[in-house]
Amino acid sequence: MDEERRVISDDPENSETPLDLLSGWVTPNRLFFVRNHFDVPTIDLDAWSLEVTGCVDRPRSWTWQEIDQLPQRSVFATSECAGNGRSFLQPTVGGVQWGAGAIGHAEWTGIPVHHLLDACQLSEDVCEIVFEGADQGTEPDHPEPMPFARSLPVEKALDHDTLLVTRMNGERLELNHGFPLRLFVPGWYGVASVKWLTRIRVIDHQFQGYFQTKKYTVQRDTGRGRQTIVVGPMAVKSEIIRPHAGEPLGIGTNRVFGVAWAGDDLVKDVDVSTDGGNTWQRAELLGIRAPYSWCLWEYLWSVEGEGEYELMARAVSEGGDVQPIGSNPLNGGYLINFSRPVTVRVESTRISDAKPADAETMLYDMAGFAEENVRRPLDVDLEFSYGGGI
Ligand SMILES: Nc1nc2c(c(=O)[nH]1)N[C@H]1C(S)=C(S)[C@@H](COP(=O)(O)O)O[C@H]1N2
Ligand SMILES: [Mo]
Repeated sequence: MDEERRVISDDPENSETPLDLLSGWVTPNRLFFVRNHFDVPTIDLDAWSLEVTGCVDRPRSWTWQEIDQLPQRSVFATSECAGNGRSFLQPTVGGVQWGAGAIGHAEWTGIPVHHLLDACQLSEDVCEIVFEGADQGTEPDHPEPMPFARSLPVEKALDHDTLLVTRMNGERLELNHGFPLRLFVPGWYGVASVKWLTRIRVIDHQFQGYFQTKKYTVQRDTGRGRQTIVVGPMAVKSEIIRPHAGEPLGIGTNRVFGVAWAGDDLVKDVDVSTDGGNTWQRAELLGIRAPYSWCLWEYLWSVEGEGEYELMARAVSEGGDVQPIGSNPLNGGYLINFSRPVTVRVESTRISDAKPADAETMLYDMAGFAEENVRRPLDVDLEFSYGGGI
């Protein structure tokens, strides 16, 4: 089995999580998707610093030693690239042609951003907080070099769960995932979580950076006409992990297994269709259901007749958001959360006899993950969030 990320484009690396190899709740770091716009920066920890500037009473900077000594906490959360699934769009849209795997779920450990911002004392007129990475580059429509930068509204930046992350699944961040320090914004598309963070700028206006005006935006019709909206919170979505497209199945009971997520909301239900969306049956949610995190689900499908079948899954959030059936052209190449049919073949020469909730295997997977974490003890002062601590 080739347990590796699936490279979509090289130099810089853009690679997917191999979803079909997953069976547990947490995505191992070595399999966790990578989205890089520019070359990975060179990091010298001795020369490294994080500075907070702009509309603050006490601007200051921190060395790596100072940052690494601050109290940290942990949040489990799913991170999905806003362009995940782009290759499934018809007609095609330019950009990295992601399949379904620009997503993963991990335990993120770090310092709440508000600890640093509190120390610097925000001025009264603050509007947004800009986060800047150490990576730089150009885009075809932006020939001058620019750092990768994104802003957050003040409330989201100050949220207890918005972290300056030093560890992912208990391990030091990989260089590809933003070593030594990255922002992590639970419940939001991955683009918000700036890697290789070295500068935080507090501003009194709305940030007009490239990655939230020229890219990572969607259109919305409002009372004031069509507006451009910055991509932020993740939309409700589900993904069928097994069976995969084209997989031969048997007469009898087949296991349909997948994941579903709903940003910072909980997944309420997942429904599965085996007839291309004409009829729907309720799937079973498995294991942990927590805000920010994907949940696992399965549906045991009894089938008597051979032939081709179109499987679909559709998630609903506690707040009542329903995963759409068709793509939304106003979303361009982002927020691709429509239910996508997976065509499978049931063969009369095969017999299937799947059993419900592989709970033991799942628990075994989680025990394995916990054990790996124990082998690499956390040397930080941890405080678990609601839904965490598993
Ligand atoms: N500095 C920097 N931060 C970045 C990016 C980047 O190219 N440079 N890509 C963003 C995007 S679009 C995504 S989806 C996530 C991907 O994080 P990962 O590579 O750790 O999975 O990082 C975000 N943060
Ligand atoms: Mo992304």
